[in-house]
Amino acid sequence: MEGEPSTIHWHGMPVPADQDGNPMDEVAAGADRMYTFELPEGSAGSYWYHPHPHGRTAEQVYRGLAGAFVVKAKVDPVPAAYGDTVLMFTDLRLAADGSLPGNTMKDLMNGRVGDHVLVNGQKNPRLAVATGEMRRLRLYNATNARFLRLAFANAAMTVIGSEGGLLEAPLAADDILLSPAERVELVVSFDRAGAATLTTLDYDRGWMGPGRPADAGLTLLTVDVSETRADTMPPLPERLNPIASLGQPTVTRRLVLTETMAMSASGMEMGFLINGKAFDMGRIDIVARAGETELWEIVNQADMDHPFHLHGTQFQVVERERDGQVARSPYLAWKDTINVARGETVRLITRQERPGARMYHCHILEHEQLGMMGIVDVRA
Ligand SMILES: [Cu+2]
Repeated sequence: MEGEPSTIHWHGMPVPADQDGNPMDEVAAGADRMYTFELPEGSAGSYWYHPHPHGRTAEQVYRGLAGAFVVKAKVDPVPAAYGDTVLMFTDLRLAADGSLPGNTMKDLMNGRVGDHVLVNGQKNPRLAVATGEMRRLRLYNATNARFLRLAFANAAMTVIGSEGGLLEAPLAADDILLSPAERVELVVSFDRAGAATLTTLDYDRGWMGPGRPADAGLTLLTVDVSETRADTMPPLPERLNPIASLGQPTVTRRLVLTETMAMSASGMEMGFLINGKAFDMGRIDIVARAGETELWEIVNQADMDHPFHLHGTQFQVVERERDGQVARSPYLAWKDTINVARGETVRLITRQERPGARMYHCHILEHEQLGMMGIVDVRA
């Protein structure tokens, strides 16, 4: 990446638009810039940062330019005895000589999926706990394109938070689908001595062509639960954090995701579009007003799932629709990325508080690169 421009995008954080690493605000190779922002009260959550330069995000991220950014609450309802551990999943592909090969046509179609899923840069790392221990874990999908459907064997998972902070109440879960760029906060109870493993289950996200990766049966993390009993853990409170309603939307927008395929001199070329258009850095796709609540309807008419991400704010998913069947969200959560499965429509409520240009895009980074991105210009 030497000699390349870059930017830093503060994924999920409510920072001013001119500090958010937009592709329009590139930092030239060899130059430097300082990002400054102040986060408003109440923005505790599981964020991350990664580059967002025009046409180069996918490669810069799979080569490792990303990190977790945890914002802690001044008053936290989750007992401190649970600790607070970030588990950041990345996806590594190595050539025989140990180098990182470039993207192939298959990667550009489906997004790059590697050969090794790493946790904080390690393959199947180990964690040691005592029987009866409860741990707070923040799971990050920082891969370019791998969907992770996760389950714990020999331990009980409770979801306590999403990207933008805690839920109103804890929610037991058997498995969790974490699409690229999504995060989830868990409390895991290790009540039986032995090995508790975090493994992947099968999930079909729509794969183009041959070579669909084996998604199931990967062991990502092994927790060694010793025979020693932990000191009695304080219980998880039944109420966590209130989530304010964003109010009634006054504007409705419809964003339709499609894929196109065309033959060119160099072979098959895929295009990934929103409302029939590929991303253009010089074009404003949506003009919105700061402080105004909007309903966004994301319609996936493509053959693959596309995880949809909006910059600058956290949104609330209202409902999902498939084949005319509408399913309301069972609980409120602050989200900045949501998987829109193929054939599905997701409706979400959003409000941008600050003026400036914000990006929205598919977080399969190769799809973002090939056009599935737009600009909403928020005006005061
Ligand atoms: Cu996509």
